[in-house]
Amino acid sequence: MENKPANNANKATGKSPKFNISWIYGIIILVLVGSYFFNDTVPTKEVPYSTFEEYVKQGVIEKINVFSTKNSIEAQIKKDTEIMKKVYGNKTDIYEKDRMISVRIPSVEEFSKFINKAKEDKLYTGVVDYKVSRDYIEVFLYSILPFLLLILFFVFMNRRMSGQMGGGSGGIFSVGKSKAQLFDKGNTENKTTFKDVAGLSGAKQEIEEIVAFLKNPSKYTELGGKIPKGALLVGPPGTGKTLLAKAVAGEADVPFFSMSGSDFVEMFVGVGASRVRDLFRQAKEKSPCIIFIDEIDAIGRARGKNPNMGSNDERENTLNQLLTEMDGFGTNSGVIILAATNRADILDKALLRAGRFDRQIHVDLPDVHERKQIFNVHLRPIKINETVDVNFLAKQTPGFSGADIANVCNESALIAARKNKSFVDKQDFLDAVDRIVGGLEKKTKITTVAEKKSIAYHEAGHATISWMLEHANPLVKVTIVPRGEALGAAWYLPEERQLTNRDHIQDEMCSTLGGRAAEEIFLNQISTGAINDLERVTKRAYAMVAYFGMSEKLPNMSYYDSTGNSDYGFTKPYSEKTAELIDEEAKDIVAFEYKRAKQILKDNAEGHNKLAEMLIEKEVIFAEDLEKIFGKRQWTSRQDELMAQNGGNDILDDIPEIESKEDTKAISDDKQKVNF
Ligand code: NHX
Ligand code: ZN
Repeated sequence: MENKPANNANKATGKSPKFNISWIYGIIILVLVGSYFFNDTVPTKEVPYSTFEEYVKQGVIEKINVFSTKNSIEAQIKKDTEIMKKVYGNKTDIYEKDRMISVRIPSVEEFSKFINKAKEDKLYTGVVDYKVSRDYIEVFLYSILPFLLLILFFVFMNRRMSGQMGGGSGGIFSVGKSKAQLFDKGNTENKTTFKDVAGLSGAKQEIEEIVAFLKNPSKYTELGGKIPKGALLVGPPGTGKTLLAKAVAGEADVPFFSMSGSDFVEMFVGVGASRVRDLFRQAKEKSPCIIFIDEIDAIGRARGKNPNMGSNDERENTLNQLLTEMDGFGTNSGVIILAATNRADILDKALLRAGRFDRQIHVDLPDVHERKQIFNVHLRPIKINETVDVNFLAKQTPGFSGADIANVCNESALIAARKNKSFVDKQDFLDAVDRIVGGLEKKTKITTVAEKKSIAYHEAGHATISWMLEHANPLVKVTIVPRGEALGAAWYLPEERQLTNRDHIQDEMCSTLGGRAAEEIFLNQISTGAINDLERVTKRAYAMVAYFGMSEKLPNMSYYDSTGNSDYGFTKPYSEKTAELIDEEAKDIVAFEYKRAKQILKDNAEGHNKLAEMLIEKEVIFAEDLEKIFGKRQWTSRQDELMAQNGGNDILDDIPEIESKEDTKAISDDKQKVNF
């Protein structure tokens, strides 16, 4: 499960612009602003019109520039010390160089009349220059600049938005364009192939078939078969759905469009549908090709039944467009759509029917064999010594996804580096697993002696009961070292069962309640700390009654809705009376288990207390220590049983090649790894 960044990814829509138009705007603005400042450095003296008329009559003026748009003129005084003194007074030295005055005129016509008369009368002999508008700056300021600023603002916004969306093209001028990334064939380096995908053998086989379709369609079409339209990858987070899709891209040798379901969503109405159209238009141009939509539940959620309530028009339009593109009147031969989700049950049924996502490929959490393979992939870059055993690691990590395993390997290397080791050893891996399951160790948390005792008795309660019950998970260790949110924990290695029996649930509930029970019996005081235990027990009890049909008063009834499209809306699919019955039954189950837990603790009070004292002293104790107190556990673990079946061989010794995996759709509750 490697996540190789694809270098050959380039935006499908347009090449990134090498020359940016906003440069032009910037340069224009700079030039104009600059010229404005440079032009304005000529010092002029403002003079009233009447004074100006006087000056003309006195023959002081040499040259006149008329600015008709501004209703003003500029006039130059004759170069004569006397005159200048008269006009500028004691500020002559400032104006001496240009000898300008500026005058507001009543109107251009009036001024013309006056100056023509002055010319006739030979009072004025200089030039009169009518400038249409020397003051283009002013024109610019009032008429063009606002537009320019607006454009600049848009350009700026555009760039910022496209920056947020991952650079390159985009922005508000291309909202309707699809944002799919295109991985084209050709670029061979940094490719993910099926070899990089460890485990997932069943899913891999199915998806390899799709690649085969694309590589050699005639093989299938000659027999009259149709190429599938799409496949849905379903599985919990971190199991490698995206990796599988990347491997398809690497293997198929056809263009591969990749995008996330949320990429369709934008704040503008109608954008989603338009993006879907655009995506398919591009894909058809490049056909045969593959479209991959990650997290498709963002758009594919079931459409609301009630148009007034809880419906999301924009999302539904997007979905409708996707539905028609996938199997409408238009042909899109050669375009295969892959999509990934971890919630296939909430998807719209129309999306799952034949002709659209007609195959569902289930990507489950890896089993022990697959974990071994995944570990082998991720251990490649890590320097390990001989204490590290892949089989052991695979067994120690039930319920882990591929991403979790990658995390364990990385974390172990960091832990070893922190300890200045030159190799990563077994203990580092165990610490990494603990770290990932339980959170950071908090050795510095301050606890009083009384608190410590309370924690130890609580944890010892869990440990004692799980040791005494046949179907409880086998214990690994008990600690009172705070970690994450918890002050202490009993760690189990959950059995990877295919089926969970009532006994299993009951025994697990009983041992989970053991903490609270021990507090009550041995300390005569119950604490809030059991909140997490109680939460899980309560949920389990309700699941037993309402989902698994395991209670006496509501036998064989399940109100679980796997179709997800119930018409009940927010109401429950059962009557108030049944609701009361469920509550009652759940309460009874918990009460029964709690009583059982207390009884077991009373029967084993001596051992429990010894265990608790030992915990206070040592802080961490392992299964071997429990063996010393209680004697060997009577029951073999599932692991041992499988080993016995296998003729004394470890199940991991020879890995059977898994042909195909059934789509098990078990309602697995939260895979419990630690009993906090
Ligand atoms: C508190 N924590 O909140 C303190 C710091 C009964 C000895 N005041 O049952 O640590 O009380 O068997 C996930 C996992 C809350 C979420 C554990 C949220 C624990 C854990 C409360 C031991 N071990 N309780 C346990 C515990 C607490 C808590 C959690 C969570 C205690 C108990 C937490
Ligand atoms: Zn507990």
